[in-house]
Amino acid sequence: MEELLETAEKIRTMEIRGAALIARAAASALKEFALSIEAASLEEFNGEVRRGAEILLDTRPTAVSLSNAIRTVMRYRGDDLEAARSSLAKNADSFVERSLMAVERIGEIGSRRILDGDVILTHCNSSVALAIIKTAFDAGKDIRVIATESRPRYQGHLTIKALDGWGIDTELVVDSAVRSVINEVDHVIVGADVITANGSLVNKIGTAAIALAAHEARTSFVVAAETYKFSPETIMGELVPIEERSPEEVYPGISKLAHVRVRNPAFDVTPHRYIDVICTEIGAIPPEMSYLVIKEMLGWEL
Ligand code: RUB
Repeated sequence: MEELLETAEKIRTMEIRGAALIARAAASALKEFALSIEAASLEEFNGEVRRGAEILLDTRPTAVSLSNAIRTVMRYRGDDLEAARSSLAKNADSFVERSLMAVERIGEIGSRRILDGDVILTHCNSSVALAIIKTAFDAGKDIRVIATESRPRYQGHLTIKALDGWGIDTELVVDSAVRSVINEVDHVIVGADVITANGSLVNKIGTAAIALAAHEARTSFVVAAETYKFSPETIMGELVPIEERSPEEVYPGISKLAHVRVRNPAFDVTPHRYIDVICTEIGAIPPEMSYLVIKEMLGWEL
């Protein structure tokens, strides 16, 4: 349990962050926990696993990759405790493996849209959006990237370090400079925390304003999302909970200003009409096809 609590804390404090990594870390933590459970019966084992799953689910509310990962791992079967334990471990391993393969495949599929000489703008730090950029670069395409800082947590700094490490020409801009540079940009490429049933995107705060600027400038807006980032809960119109983080992240010492309240939503919603394409591991799809992904890939339907 100690290790699972440690992983949960790392997800909560964002030492482990980004929807794909959160999902893989949670699946692995639940597996390790299940392997360590000393239970006298299958019922006791099931109860313990459920307790571990709840702790992980409670860490960050927005990214659906977390609940989809836990749900996949929890679909274990077995007539006795050991069979259940090994089925759970197998589910977790196969989720992690499929996740890694999906990111690689999206890199290949998405990079086909990038041409020699293209300028790409990315926001926050998305491992899947970066897979597209790196795959294009590795294929010999001459590209330049503009990365936003992504206040308040500056995930853009992680992005520019990765791009620099790969040797890709990169420019860093403050978030509010997007409108000033958008006319130089060929593709905006961002990751996803959630894709809703109607194809809208929930991603790092600031994404929706970038999508608006791209729409107005007729710049292509590409989302990189594995199928486990699609949200089954939204097929009945359920709203995606948007995480509200600490005011201190935005303005340390804010409590000294008696009349000011900081609002710190971590994510925003980009309507599907501003999205040109969603690159998934099963292909590049229009946002309007999202319900089908939820039905065919995640097994949920109306
Ligand atoms: C990260 C974020 C990323 C998505 C996709 O937010 O919004 O764009 O999670 O990332 P935070 P990936 O830093 O608050 O976790 O493509 O790596 O899954």
